[in-house]
Amino acid sequence: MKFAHIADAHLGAFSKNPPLRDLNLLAFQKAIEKCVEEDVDFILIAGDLFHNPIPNMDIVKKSVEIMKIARDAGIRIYVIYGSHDFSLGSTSLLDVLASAGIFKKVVKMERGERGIILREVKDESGVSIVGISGLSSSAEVKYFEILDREYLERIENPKIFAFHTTIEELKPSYIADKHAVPKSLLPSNFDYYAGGHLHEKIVSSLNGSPLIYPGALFGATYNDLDILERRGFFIVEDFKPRFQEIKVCDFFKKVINADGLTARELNEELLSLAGEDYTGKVVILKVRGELKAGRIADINFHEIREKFKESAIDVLINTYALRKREEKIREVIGETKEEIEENVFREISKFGLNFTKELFHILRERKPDDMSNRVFEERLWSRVYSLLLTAGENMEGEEKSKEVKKEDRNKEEKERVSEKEERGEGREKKREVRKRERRKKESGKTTLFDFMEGA
Ligand SMILES: [Mn+2]
Repeated sequence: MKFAHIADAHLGAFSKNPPLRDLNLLAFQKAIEKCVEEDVDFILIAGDLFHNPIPNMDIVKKSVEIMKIARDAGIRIYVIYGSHDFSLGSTSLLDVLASAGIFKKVVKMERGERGIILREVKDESGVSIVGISGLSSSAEVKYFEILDREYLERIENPKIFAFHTTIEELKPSYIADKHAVPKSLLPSNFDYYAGGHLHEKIVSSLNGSPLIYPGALFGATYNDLDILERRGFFIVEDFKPRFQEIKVCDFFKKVINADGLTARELNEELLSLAGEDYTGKVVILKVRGELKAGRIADINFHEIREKFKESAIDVLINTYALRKREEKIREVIGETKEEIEENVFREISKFGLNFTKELFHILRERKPDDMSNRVFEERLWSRVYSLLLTAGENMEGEEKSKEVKKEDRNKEEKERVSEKEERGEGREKKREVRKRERRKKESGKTTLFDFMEGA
């Protein structure tokens, strides 16, 4: 007796990224083809066959075509629901495909006197399969607790227990699954425990029988792609599992440390890295560290990605851990909260104290209950815009007037001079702000941060 244990195919994952979506489907196809080549009696899929309860129709079509390869070779397919391809109280695609005879669901639950009875499905090879679906919620442990274990343990051997659950003792350290089920809640006396849900390959045992998570066939998330090393499924012959690797592409993974680099230098480094040859590879970059100067927005990730894609299948650039150097505020002293606040503003503000105070005043205002979000937003921005337009003048004015106070003689004359300068420079500043505003409007990407940076 020989069967294949597959889990977490997540067909339809990466729906917004066709190259990865197709690689994921290809991994499933390769696995099924391998099953035919190995001439297994049946394939057991331990949950998350699909990424969604109702996937796109083109995904469904492709998936059914692939499963037909096995069916046409006389291989039976058994499926349990995972946490992704199942939604409580509604019909999932799995039900439709089961009705169409593509596969058999092995989840058959009944309420019995001593708890929930999971009915076995007997395969032609003589093996009984029992399955429990994944719930991924607090109900899950409860579910296991009220299983009629006696019934399960009395089912004649050989038998397989399929589940889609995190087992507490086996969960990788990076997984924070609050609803893990302890090993002790699994029924004993089974010949094989077919796990799904954890995307990493895990080989363990329970009372001498294999307890296995094959892991994802490809990966369902960018994080999966980053952390998974060897992917595949298990061929199980007379209950002896053997890992079958499935490889649809190579990965190029690199961590780039931006510490001490300027934004421009980092941009250059990434561009030159992108110029190498990545044929047949998915590139996964993690850029981390603190830029010495420049802004993250100064790095042209679009251009870098496009350059990588000239040879790579796809490129993923993770910049979550990339920072620009924080402007440090020197110790600021004041007697009252307001005074300290003013001194901080004086310290960090390029447009002057009044500008910053006014900006904060505008931003602090709450939306009146009877005003729509749109109107409130429009009003807010128009106030910020007009504040920006006068910002140049305010800044010059403040600085000049400080100087003026120091000088007692020629006071009036100086003031007149400074006013002239103020108007001249103010106009220039105004133009600059207008220009910037227009640019931002055009690019359509104005965020609050653009303004805060100027403040
Ligand atoms: Mn999964």
